[in-house]
Amino acid sequence: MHSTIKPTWWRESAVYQIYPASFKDSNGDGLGDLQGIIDELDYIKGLGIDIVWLSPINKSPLVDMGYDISDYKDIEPRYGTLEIVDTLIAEMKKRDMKFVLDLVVNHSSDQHPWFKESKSSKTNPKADWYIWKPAKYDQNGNRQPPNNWSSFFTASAWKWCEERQEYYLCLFADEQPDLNWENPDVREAVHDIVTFWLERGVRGFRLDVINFISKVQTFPDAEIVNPNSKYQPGTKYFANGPRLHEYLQGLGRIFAKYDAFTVGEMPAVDDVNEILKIVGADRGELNTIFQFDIVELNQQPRGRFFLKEFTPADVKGVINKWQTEIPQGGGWNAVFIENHDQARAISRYLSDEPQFRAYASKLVAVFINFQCGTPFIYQGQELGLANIPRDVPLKEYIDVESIRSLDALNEETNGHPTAEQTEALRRGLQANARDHARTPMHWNDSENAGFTTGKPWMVITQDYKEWNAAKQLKDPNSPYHFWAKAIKARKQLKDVAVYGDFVPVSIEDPNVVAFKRVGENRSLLVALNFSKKAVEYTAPLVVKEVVLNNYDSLKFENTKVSLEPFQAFVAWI
Ligand code: ISL
Repeated sequence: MHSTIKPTWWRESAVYQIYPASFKDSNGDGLGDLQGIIDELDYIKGLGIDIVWLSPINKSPLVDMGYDISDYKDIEPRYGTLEIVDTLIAEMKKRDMKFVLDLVVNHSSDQHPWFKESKSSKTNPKADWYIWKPAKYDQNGNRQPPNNWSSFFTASAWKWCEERQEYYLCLFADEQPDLNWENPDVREAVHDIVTFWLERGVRGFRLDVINFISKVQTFPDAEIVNPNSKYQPGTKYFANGPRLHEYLQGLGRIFAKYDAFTVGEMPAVDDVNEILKIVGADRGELNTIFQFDIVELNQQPRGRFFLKEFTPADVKGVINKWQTEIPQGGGWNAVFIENHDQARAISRYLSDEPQFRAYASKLVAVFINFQCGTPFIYQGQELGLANIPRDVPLKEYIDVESIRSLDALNEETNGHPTAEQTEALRRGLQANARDHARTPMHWNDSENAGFTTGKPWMVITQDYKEWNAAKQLKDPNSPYHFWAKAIKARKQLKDVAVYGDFVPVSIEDPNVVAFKRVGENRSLLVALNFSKKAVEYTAPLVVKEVVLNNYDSLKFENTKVSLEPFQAFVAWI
């Protein structure tokens, strides 16, 4: 391990992500809430969790389910109150767990008073708190956006504002205007928000698309990569932009004062050196980041609804790169494969067929907990929850990105998408829509999976009768107990499993992903069969003693190992 990597609480911790809308409803309104989370803290603690990250709970119109904040210092009433957050933090502390808040400051809601003021005139005190530009006009005198950047959710990233007679930048939904970080008052306001929450007992932040906060100020047109579309991804001009490090170091000084844990979400960057400038231990920026390669393996660069075939061999390429190069450069990884934006890993990359599903979920537990970095577990992942089944109609997909992807297709094709284009989008949604991870949690086999006594805000997958927490808590062989075992083993073996080096092991079978974790005095082998086929492989490593295995036994003889479908094990070598 790189000499700058010192033992630290957040390196050894396991993180659990909660999507508040879908975790647990305590008041029967059909939407999850903070009291529901308080009621289930023992369940989370039972898994061995140290840090709980909540997707946004601030006041919000919920256009993008809380990623559109209208008051950073208050709580969305549908979720609770500031007082309930205080109780939640106190209840977590009692259980030795730390609270991490989602900080969404690349953009706010268009209902935030800052934006309301900003749009009211070109001369108001907050006039340049957001990114405003005059219109362009084409040869026919038609009004056009200031450049060709596309939005992640719709067509153009610019929205016309009648009131101010200018366009504003919104990289996500129109209701999520981008804040202008060039303005020192905006930066100061964010520092103030961060301090407010740290003083209230928050122990860290997950920072939403934080690598987008600094934009190239000339706002040039993006290169054409999608010839069929009027609008093009402008990421080159705002992902890890010119002043990002300055801005992050400004925040970093506050984080350091409170010993806060920070994980930045950083899409659209795959250059290790760029990331090391952020997570390098001596940089004073962020502890770690979410890098997107692992969650983009079945999609084309154009976006999540454009599918590409997934191969297990690709997993090796991704983890071998990030797992070796980030620690070698003195940085730290966030290890994840699911979150509220990603379809369920077993459905996307493994199998959710009944005979494989539990094995696949347990394989993911080995994969997430035995790489080098801080592991992130997304609610329901520990139960082996799967995607929305295909027989559920698309009208149940209610995420803003899903809905607007249909609008965007219409806009790009002037209202005449071909049957093929429509069918491709349908398949894209069924495979990768964000809705899959957002269906309510399965607590038990009672009506609505024990999630709510009311009408659930979105579709509940009907496999809850079989796949639910109550059932798995009773069964020592369940995915839940296996995840708990994996989380515990990582900590017990921390000299190797947390702080050991990651060394790729090359196995000829393309379906077997294998690596070593090498500590000062001992080493582990981790091997995972990412396929439905039993495989046999030979590696110049003698398995001495199995530490963790998702099957009852492991067949091995000297250097020869047989793996069942989706078998994964950890062993001393
Ligand atoms: O297209 C993408 C990356 O190239 C997207 O994955 C995008 O960057 C990602 O969805 C950003 O996600 C975060 O910010 C969004 C919010 O809707 C997501 O839920 C959040 O995780 C806007 O706040």
